[in-house]
Amino acid sequence: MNPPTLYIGNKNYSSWSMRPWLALRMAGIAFEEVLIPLGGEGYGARKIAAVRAVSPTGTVPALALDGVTLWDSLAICEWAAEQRPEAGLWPADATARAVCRAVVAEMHAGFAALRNEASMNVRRRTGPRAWSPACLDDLVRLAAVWNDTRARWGDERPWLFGARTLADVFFTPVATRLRTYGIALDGASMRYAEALLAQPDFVAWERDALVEPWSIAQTEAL
Ligand SMILES: N[C@@H](CCC(=O)N[C@@H](CS)C(=O)NCC(=O)O)C(=O)O
Repeated sequence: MNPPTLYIGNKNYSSWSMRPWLALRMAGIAFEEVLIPLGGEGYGARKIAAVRAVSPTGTVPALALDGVTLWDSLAICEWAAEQRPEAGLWPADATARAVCRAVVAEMHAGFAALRNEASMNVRRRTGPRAWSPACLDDLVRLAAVWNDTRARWGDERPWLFGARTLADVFFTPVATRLRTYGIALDGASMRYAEALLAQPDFVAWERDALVEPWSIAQTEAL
């Protein structure tokens, strides 16, 4: 089998792309990486040409396997977990694994206000805003998920379920949003966010994000 190709968006802006990129590295699966710049002038036409050519939904990430494309971040992460069960992308304990799946599903489908109002922008540092009540609710829920899982399954390591899992991968983009907008949560949550941002695979992603030439004006203006 040829190594799969992971199509991603700008590393500075594409939170959905970051997750399978981290998961594939965590699984130790070799992959080719193709970055399609999102946004900017003339993007509408390019999207159709470049993103639609590799992804049926016109969104990234997409993973091209031999003759099959996976067009969703969670599906790609599940594929990686199944390819390399020994990498422990999900917790070994069945109950912890079920809760971890619920946590990942919640991040994949939820936190809409936080995602909309605090757009991911890895290299940016700015101040907090007048967050909407829905966004403040999301932040309260975020800290609760982090603290509750760590209280039940955590250990001396910084992660939510002891060993690092897909839950930690899924929350890494959120940690960048806290940093970008100067959002403070309780001390334990902030230490967890710092651990996510110090994880070497994220640091490698960030290094690339910092030197990307693209700037999406509408995101930068938020
Ligand atoms: N549910 C999808 C969401 C993917 C998604 O929305 N990707 C964004 C980039 S982060 C995208 O491709 N947007 C296309 C656009 O903005 O034109 C997944 O989990 O992979």
